[in-house]
Amino acid sequence: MQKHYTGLIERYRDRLPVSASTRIISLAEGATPLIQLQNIPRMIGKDVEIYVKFEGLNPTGSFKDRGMTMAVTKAVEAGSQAIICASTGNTSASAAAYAARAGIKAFVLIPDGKIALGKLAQTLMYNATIIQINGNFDQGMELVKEVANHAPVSIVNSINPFRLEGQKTAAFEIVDELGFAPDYHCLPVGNAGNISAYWKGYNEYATDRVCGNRPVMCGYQAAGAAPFVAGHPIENPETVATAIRIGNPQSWDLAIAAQQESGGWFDKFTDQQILAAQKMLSQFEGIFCEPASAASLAGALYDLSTGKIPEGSKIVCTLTGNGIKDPEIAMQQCADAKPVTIEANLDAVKRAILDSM
Ligand code: AN7
Repeated sequence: MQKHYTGLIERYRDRLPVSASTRIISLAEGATPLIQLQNIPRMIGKDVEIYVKFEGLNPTGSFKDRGMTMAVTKAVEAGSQAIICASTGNTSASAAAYAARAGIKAFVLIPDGKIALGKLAQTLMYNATIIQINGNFDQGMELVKEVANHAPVSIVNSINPFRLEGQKTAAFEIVDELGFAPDYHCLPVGNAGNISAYWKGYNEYATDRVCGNRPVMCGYQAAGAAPFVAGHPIENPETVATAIRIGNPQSWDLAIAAQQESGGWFDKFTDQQILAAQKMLSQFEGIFCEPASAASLAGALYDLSTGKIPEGSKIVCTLTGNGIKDPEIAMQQCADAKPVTIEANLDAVKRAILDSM
């Protein structure tokens, strides 16, 4: 009899820092679908395999759950009664959910007015204490680091090394499913925890000869929030992709190492390009991710168009979060597609259908 799926810590227990007596705090995260794109490669006329790892199908709708199951498990093991994070939205939702699951308190610092509606609603529902600051994520992050020295709270941002341990399992899943590592792995980059975690995962599998290759890591940022492209932290990050509105990435050195060791690169894309990729994925593949996530596809398509990523490549793009989290952007994206209102009778419905065929 097969046991039902109980999350990524159980699945990859021998590669994670848990013992037989550790109480696992899990919401059955991970095991997200790896979906091969069918229509977009044909439309761009390129002979490539593009897969998207749809992390928006985690329990709270983002990849953060992979790191949070590990971080909260370890916080509880160490006796913590409360966790804290700064967040552009997804980390706060995830921290709040896992704290609820564990029966401990969650405090989240968020930038005032700059987080997507769905993320705020989730975090409230999971009953976290939300502290909005008159400042951006980077300022919130500095405050969290300071306050953790003065209050009995465990930081669960990705500076907590257990976060990256959990997140590296996404690379394991991809290799376990494909039987190989992709040639290129494309990711949106904010704090750069995720790109660092994937690189760690791919490296562990390559070192242990689970697979023979490692991908080139491609990190894509929003043009108004692109410190890795600038080569230094930036002061006032701005982008419609609020999840990655980050100017001072916390995993700077690890991400630079991932880029250099893999022969990869960082690049930046405008809000317009990011939103176009988000719409394209929804419209032509039926996959609805949040704006920040679409930076991975925007980058892959651009690098394919210039030949930087050659034809014949196998590419994985991580779609970090679910599109439903940001309904306001989605409605703006579709402002021209106004629903028609008609009389409630058969004739009118028939006409409405025939008119738009
Ligand atoms: C959808 O929630 O930093 O490069 O505070 O929510 O590992 O930071 C979110 C980041 C990409 C960037 N896509 O990942 C937070 C937060 C989505 C995200 C990123 C985030 P990192």
